[in-house]
Amino acid sequence: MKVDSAQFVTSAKDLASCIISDLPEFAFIGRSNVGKSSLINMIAGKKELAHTSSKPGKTQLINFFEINRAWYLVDLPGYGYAKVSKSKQYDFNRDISAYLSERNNLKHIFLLVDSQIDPQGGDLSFAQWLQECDLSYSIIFTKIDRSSNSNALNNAQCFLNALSDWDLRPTKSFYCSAKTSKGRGLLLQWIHQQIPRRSKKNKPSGLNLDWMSR
Ligand SMILES: Nc1nc2c(ncn2[C@@H]2O[C@H](COP(=O)(O)OP(=O)(O)OP(=O)(O)O)[C@@H](O)[C@H]2O)c(=O)[nH]1
Ligand SMILES: [Mg+2]
Repeated sequence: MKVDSAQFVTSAKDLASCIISDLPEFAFIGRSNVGKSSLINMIAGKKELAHTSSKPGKTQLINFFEINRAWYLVDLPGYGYAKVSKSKQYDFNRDISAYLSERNNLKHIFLLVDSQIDPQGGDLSFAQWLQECDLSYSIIFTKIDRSSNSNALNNAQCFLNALSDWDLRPTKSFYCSAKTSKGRGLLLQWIHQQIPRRSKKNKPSGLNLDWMSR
């Protein structure tokens, strides 16, 4: 799939303030700093579409980016940032879990996992919660440019093994780098397959003016 247009549409604090739309949405969740916003820019092919930062906690709202006027990429705040206050953590849990579990047009959730580090309990618990809610999710291993190929693959395999030990079964797993754009083609192709084709049934046919001469 080619990305012909990508634009920021709006931000929302919680589910109730999300845009009203029936276009399919694909949401990106994961620990703060794992690379969610960078990955969205990489997929969209626009470097500064979503705001990124080397400091964790940059994305604070639910951000909607419209792609090809046909579907949305949704950037979410990250979890697990130690400096966040308890009350903010509570708000995050309530607002983001409501968006993920109750948004009608949310097609699929990508849970991002840093390929540079060993499996983290928080990521496994998050996957467990997604599965308990019966939500459709995949894993994206990020920053694969940073470690040697074998190290990234090792960490990814450890994480996949841990998922399977916990009896968790994501739909797919992807390996990506926002820096080199590695993995972009496969990810876009897979997303494309999940988007329902627009029906041509209602396409207006040529205007028939025969009745005028009757
Ligand atoms: N080398 C490399 N750096 C990356 C990659 N993806 C993200 N980064 C860097 O990691 C840092 C965090 O990236 P963000 O995209 O802001 O991470 P985030 O998950 O959106 O973070 P929050 O919004 O704080 O939750 C930035 O310094 C990025 O430049 C990648 O694939 N490769
Ligand atoms: Mg972000």
